[in-house]
Amino acid sequence: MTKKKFLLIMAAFLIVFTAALCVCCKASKRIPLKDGEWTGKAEGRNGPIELVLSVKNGKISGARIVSESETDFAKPAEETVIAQAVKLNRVDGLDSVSGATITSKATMEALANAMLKAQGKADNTSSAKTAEDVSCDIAVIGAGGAGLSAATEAAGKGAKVIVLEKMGIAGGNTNAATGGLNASETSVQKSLGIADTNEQYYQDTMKGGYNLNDPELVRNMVDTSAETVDWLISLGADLGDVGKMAGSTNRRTHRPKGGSAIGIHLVPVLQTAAEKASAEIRFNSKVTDIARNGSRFAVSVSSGAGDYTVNAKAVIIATGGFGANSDMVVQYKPDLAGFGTTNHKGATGDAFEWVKKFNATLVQMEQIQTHPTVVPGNGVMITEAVRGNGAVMVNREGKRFNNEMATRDIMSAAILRQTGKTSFLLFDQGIRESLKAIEGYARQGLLTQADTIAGLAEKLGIPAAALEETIISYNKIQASGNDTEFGRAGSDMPRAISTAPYYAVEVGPAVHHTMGGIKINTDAEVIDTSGKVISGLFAAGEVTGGVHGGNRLGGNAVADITIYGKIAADSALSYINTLAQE
Ligand code: MEZ
Repeated sequence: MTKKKFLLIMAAFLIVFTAALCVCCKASKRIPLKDGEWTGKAEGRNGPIELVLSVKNGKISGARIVSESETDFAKPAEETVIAQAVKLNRVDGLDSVSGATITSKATMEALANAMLKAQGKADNTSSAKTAEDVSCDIAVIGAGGAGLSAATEAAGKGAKVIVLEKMGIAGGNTNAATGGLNASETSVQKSLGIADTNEQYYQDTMKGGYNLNDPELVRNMVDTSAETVDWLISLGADLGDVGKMAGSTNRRTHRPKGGSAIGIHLVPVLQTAAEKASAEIRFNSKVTDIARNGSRFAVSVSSGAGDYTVNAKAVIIATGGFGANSDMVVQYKPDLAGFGTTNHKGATGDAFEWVKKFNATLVQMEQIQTHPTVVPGNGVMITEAVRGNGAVMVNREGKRFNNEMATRDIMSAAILRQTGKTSFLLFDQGIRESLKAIEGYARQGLLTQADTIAGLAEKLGIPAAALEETIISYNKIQASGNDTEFGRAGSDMPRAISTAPYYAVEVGPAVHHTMGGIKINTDAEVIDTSGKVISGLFAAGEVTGGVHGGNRLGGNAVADITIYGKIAADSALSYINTLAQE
């Protein structure tokens, strides 16, 4: 053997040995699990989910739900999450079931709490281990899409950030966001050959909102949308599929490739980025008040560990809207009495009370959006992208009754005029294959399926001949690109409904987005009733009002929360720099 050959073999041996050593180090770092049965609890969509995790020979051998009040549609998600935990022998990095995200995440959290006990640690019902007062540069209230965007940006630029989240999981309403994120003139659109302009996005948003939107906030959102898409991609987001939503002239709704739901993808990306940047996220930590304390803020927190104060130089309010607070919804819009909601249960509008003492202006609180395609009784929203990818809507007489791509307010009102005040969203296998988000609905058993249109009509209890005629006529309209009946644009009819099996879901309107809220300027600074900036106080996302006017376009919520979350962080950073120079 030559000396050179000998050295090469030794080098290869060293590499393999070091790699093996690293694997062993990693394995030995895993905290051993104690055999036994361990209980874990977390808040689901309708109440607590309690489970028992079984550990045998140091491995997860199973888990069983002992109590919960989730809907029959969401329950299968618990079993899907548990099956992954057993298969992978871990409780982190599991996939949520789309359409049942809150239930999935709560099951993961309950498993994680049980796992802590199996590791000999305390139950992690509160991230704050003690009720000691703490200080930071920026307190972000809310760990939904806006709060996580703000935390990622501010912590990434060196600020000490504490995020206070009253729920046990991150994400808020963003967990349920499905259709995507609107943005124009983006690198992704360019790579897909989609022609779009910021001006057209601006015009569409203003028109969709009946020009009640704050034009400066809209212009600013539109103009920074492309850079925000690049920022999210740089954090690890997949925004490679671009679809079209109601009211958008061009394809500009960015979502993961294959058309998967945006929220369950984006929330872990942002949470990981925020934590990597050293933002501290405290769960089960409910803010009860914000007060001024000299040039600082005192944020009062109630947690499992006790009550304490977070002293912060600046505060970003990112608490979301009030769509789950039916009293407040009805107070501002009485005709929504009795409506269901797509919102997670934490969307109760707590922040509006805190900001009263600062004389913050509240705008357009009565502007509350209903989403037209929500499964009655369980709040599962069927994404508008299903219509964007070609589905039609029919009534109990088996007939189309409106341009399916009309804006949400118009579509909701049209459904309420039909027999039974609900209708059926109908599509075929081709449309199902074009949009991965549909698989989540299938897994939850929401789809009625048949091999023929007549068979589907029979299962739905509607006249078969009428439904057949409707679909034959729609396919002709789709082929011609000219909807002489209801005026659906050619570009809004991308597919015929002609490939078996055929599917339908019964849907009706439910409260979806509270478009009014705290008034901010384009720097996300909170504005008081005399029109002045309240220094040090910022707000972003659904808690704010003005971006969406009288009707929000699908895809503009995720744009709003990420764009203004990031802007709020940059403005808070500039503000705390001015304090440093005092
Ligand atoms: O922005 C939304 O609310 C949206 C896109 C919802 C959906 O239908 O998916």
